[in-house]
This record gives sequence, structure tokens and C-alpha cells, in this order.
Amino acid sequence: MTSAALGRDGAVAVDETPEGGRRLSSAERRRQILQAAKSDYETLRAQQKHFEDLLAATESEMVETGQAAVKLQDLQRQWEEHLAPMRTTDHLPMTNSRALVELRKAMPRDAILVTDSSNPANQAFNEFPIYGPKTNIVAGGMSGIGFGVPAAIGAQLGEPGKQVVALVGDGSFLQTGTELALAAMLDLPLVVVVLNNGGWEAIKDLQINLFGEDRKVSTDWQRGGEPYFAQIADLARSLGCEAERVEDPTELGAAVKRAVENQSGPVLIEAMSSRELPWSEMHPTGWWDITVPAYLSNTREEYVEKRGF
Ligand SMILES: Cc1ncc(C[n+]2csc(CCOP(=O)(O)OP(=O)(O)O)c2C)c(N)n1
Ligand SMILES: [Mg+2]
Repeated sequence: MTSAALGRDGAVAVDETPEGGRRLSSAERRRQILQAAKSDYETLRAQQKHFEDLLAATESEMVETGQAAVKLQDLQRQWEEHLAPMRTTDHLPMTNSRALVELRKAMPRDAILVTDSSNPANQAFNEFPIYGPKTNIVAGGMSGIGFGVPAAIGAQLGEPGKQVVALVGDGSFLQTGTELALAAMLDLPLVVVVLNNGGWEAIKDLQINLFGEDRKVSTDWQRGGEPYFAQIADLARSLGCEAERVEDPTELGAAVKRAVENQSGPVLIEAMSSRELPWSEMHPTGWWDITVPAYLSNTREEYVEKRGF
């Protein structure tokens, strides 16, 4: 018996078994396996198509019979119920959900909302009703902090007849907020609402939830052991904007209305918002895929379970 070999030139030596039966060369075996896999794949694709057709037929039946609308209304009701406690609370500092409710009530219906990144943007995405096309500009999946103010300046220049409102976190504002100098020079009647919670709260909450309370790093701004807050309204005034700070959520709507009425130049509202869990937590609607190291075994197990794969 000689052994089968695939030569460098691709030539295959075929062995004979002692009984004289022909043994397959490794290339032939590989070919057979690939052929079988291909045929399995084709069967699966055919089944997938079959189920897709069934699903589409069921969905259109649900739309035609009105069941889909009923289901959507029910989901919407559940969502509103879930949001209600954080939307209606008078807790100080105010929750983002409450701020969004007050902002929506005070903003003209056709105003353009420009969001930045982090919790203010993600919560607006999930919680803030948008009534018409082209009235919400977002940073998209890249979600780079600092998008909001420059994008809002562009939107206000592009749509001089509409009110543009930027909604920005303090950490995001500190990246590009100095561009308000340009808005002041151009007398743009832009409104900027900054939710100031003294830190990079979304990242802080992530650090706490995934790694533990003792693993906050640089996100919970402090100076001399005390919480640190940038004086955002003062900074805006120094650049030539009108500005006010609001601490009580019941006063936010009136402040936004004043800002919208003031068409002589940019107005900034600094709304002091929650920096501690659970008040600072956004309502999760998806999965932020941040790996938990194996040495945090309990947290990791929970993470893997919630991730679902
Ligand atoms: C350019 C860039 N750097 C870092 C990040 C990561 N990041 C996402 S949210 C966030 C914190 C933003 O803080 P803030 O705007 O104050 O919102 P908060 O989470 O406090 O509500 C950071 C640093 C990012 N999205 N983009
Ligand atoms: Mg912040």
C-alpha cells in the first residue's frame, strides 16, 4: 500500500487498498464534502425562501385585516406606560425624559430638532415625537459627540424660515460648543438646549453596569472631590449668546418659549439634569455590545444571557 499525496503541482497520487479497492484521495474526499455542504446550503436557502413567503403573506394579511395596527397601538401603549414614571417625575435634577416632554410641548410643531450623541440623542430618538419629514437631524450610528451645535448652525442657515433647536449633552457641548461664536456673529436665531449633568453619564452608567460601582474612570466629573459642572450658560454668554440656566423642570417650557420668541440671535438654555442612576438611565431598547471580561464572571454571565448569543 502506498499513501495518497497531493503534490505541490496539484497532482494527486491515488492509493490502492490491500484488498484492491480504490481509496479516495484527500482532494476527492474534500470535493465530496464540499459537494454535500453545497447541497445542504441550497436546501436551506429554498426553505428560507419558503418561510419568507409565508411570513410576508401573514404580515400582509395582518395589515389587511387591521391586526397589525392593533398590535402597533398596543406596543405603543406599553411603551408610553413604561416611560410615564420618568416623564412625569418632578425629581431634581430633572430626568432627560421629563426635559424632553417639556421641550416638545414648547417647541413649534414644525421646528427642526438636531440631536448630538449619547443619552440626550438616544432618548430623543426613542421618546421625542417628530411630526413631519425633515424635522429631525441625527448624528447616525457613528454618534460622534460634538455633532449637534455645528449641525444645528448648518440647519438654521439652510432653513431660515424654521426654528432649529439643538439638544446636546454637556460633554458633547464641550467638544464644539464654541462654534456658537459663529451663530452669534451671524445673528442666527438658533436655540440650543444643553442637558448638563456634569459628566459623560452614558459612559459612566455603562462602566457601573458592566464593571461595577468602583470602576468609574474619568466619566464622573469631579474637582477636589466635589461634582464638577462646566458653567455652560456663562460660556454661551461670553460668546455673544443670550443664555439662561433652568433647574426646575416646570420652568423649562417657558424658557424654551422665550428662546423661540427671541429671533435676534442664538439663545442657549442650560437645563440641569440627573447624574445618578436610576434617574440618569435611558430606557434601553437595544443592545450595546460592550464585552465584559471573563474575570467578572457573574456580570459576564448576565451580559451573555441578555445579549442572547
Ligand atoms: C468623538 C467621540 N468620542 C467619544 C465618544 C463616546 N461617547 C459616547 S457618549 C459620551 C458621553 C457624552 O456625554 P454628554 O454629552 O454629557 O451626555 P451624557 O451621557 O452625560 O448624557 C462619549 C464620551 C463618542 N461617541 N464620540
Ligand atoms: Mg453629560
